[in-house]
Amino acid sequence: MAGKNILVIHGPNLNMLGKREPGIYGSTTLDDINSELVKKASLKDIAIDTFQSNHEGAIVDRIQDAYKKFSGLIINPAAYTHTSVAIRDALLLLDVPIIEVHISNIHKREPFRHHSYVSDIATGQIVGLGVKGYYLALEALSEMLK
Ligand code: CA2
Repeated sequence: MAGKNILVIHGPNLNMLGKREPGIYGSTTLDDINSELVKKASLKDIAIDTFQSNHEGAIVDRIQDAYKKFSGLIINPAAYTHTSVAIRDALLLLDVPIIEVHISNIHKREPFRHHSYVSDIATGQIVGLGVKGYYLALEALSEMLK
């Protein structure tokens, strides 16, 4: 691992951002978020890799593959936040800072969204600030990695 690099993982259905339910998730697309992250990170000499999957096992594989290859992780596990012990266990293998991001405020929504399998093992959690949460997560990681 030469310079600093951050992996950004987006969970299921986030590929639909900006295309449906703009009332909850806004009109920004996932490509917009990823490009903005790359742009903002490059100003800080940080490289960004992005990954989105609708499949739990694929996300577990990507996390396992990230071991020792990244300086930090930003993850929005989407619906798997509330269900996936497998993603939690994979994240426990990493020894780098992890920021959990949710576009909506999961605590203001249905009770089944209030629990996260990730929050108690993440370094920090950002919820309810829209897509800006991803950029704030980058800011936070960049400070931590200095
Ligand atoms: O607020 C978030 O970021 C969530 O992680 C989004 C997940 C939801 O299951 C979590 O409880 C909170 C859902 C992502 C679905 O994204 C869509 C985007 C556009 C249209 C439809 C779904």
